[in-house]
Amino acid sequence: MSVYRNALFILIGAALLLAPVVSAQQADQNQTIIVVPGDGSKSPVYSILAYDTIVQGETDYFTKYVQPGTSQLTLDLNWGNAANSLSLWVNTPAGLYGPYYDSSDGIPTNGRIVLAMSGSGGSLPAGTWEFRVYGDSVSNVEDYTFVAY
Ligand SMILES: [Ca+2]
Repeated sequence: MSVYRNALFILIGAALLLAPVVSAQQADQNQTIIVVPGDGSKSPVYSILAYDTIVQGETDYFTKYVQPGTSQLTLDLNWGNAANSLSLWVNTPAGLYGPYYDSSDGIPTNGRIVLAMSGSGGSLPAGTWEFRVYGDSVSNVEDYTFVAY
């Protein structure tokens, strides 16, 4: 195989890799975000975004920059005590999503919300995403972890 032929394959490969990224960026702002229950067994221990506490009526805010071309984001809000009710809002570049409750992930009484978000166009809208944890119905103080990965 000649050097030129190898170079051609590399060029074609690079074009194929770049094309979906560019088109995804153009379509980002108009697309719908698909939200389904996430896989809670996969939560990585190394990327804890937040450990915090919340009381009745309080809202905690977290942000994360979502890189262009990100296909899926898993959100994992875990407070573990189903007697208290926390809810989750997600303010994306494509609009505000929520509220999500304990039951939103298909497991209604485990004190945890695990969701997988993906873009209808193949990738999520890039930019700064804001996550709002709200103390819906909380007696005393509830502690929790929140991860987005
Ligand atoms: Ca749940």
